[in-house]
Amino acid sequence: MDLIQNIYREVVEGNQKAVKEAVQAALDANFGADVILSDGLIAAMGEVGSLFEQGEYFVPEMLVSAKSMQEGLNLLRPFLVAQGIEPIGKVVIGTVKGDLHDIGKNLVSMMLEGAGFEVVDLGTDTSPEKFIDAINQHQPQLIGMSAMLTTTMPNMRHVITALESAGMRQRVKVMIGGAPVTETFANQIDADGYAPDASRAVALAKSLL
Ligand code: B1M
Repeated sequence: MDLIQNIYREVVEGNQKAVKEAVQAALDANFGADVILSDGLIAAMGEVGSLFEQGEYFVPEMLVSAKSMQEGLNLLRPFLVAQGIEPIGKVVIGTVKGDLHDIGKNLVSMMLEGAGFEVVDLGTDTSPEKFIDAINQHQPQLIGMSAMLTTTMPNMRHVITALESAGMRQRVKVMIGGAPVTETFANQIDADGYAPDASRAVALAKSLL
């Protein structure tokens, strides 16, 4: 378990190179990618959030921790994403307008790819217009929206309104997630589903198809 604690500590401290080495060491010691992810990388970002809330960390510290986590995630990618399978559906995904958080959204994308979905990732700060253009271009069965700020959550509703105005609401199912998002909120904005984490996002996406 020391190897996982190393990963946790290096992410909290924002040591990118050390995180890469620690994740590789855990993989070499046959720890599962799921354990490295949940007990190492994700748990560490929770700690970073707490330190930010307590005023011990500021945005630059959060940023270097996020970059470190991303380095670790890159190493786990091949274990989370299966190769060479026929897509079971197409998802257009993005973090909503005004929101720059992308780690959770990237993780959901990776897990969806791993489950056989083709994923079109629009990145962060995605406007309703960009979602509409991407739906027209890629014809997905599903769209996924991520929001990490209470101030950007309402932008999910704006995307759904834009879909309705464009007469496209019946063409796609809408799934949402992100730390402040809840099932109740999903119902309030007429989304088709909410998932609290990446693995349940995969189950939800399959059930919505
Ligand atoms: Co920000 N930030 N941040 N931040 N940041 C939070 C979210 C915050 C909770 C920290 C805190 O106060 N404790 C707080 C939000 C408070 C609120 O709104 N109530 C906050 C704040 C305030 C801010 C700024 C406003 C700070 C400032 O500038 N003063 C600013 C906003 C910038 C902006 O977006 N416009 C800001 C900036 C940043 C950084 C850029 C420095 C960096 C992001 C870097 C990046 O993403 N590339 C950052 C980080 C790293 C965090 C914390 C520490 C970690 C987020 C994270 O990556 N978690 C975060 C604190 C926390 O969450 N505890 C915090 C790990 C990730 C795997 O989890 O994203 O929750 P998560 O994803 C999960 C689930 O939510 C779910 O599955 C994922 C995997 O299991 N999920 C989905 C996510 N999307 C989904 C979509 C789905 C389904 C499930 O379907 C489509």
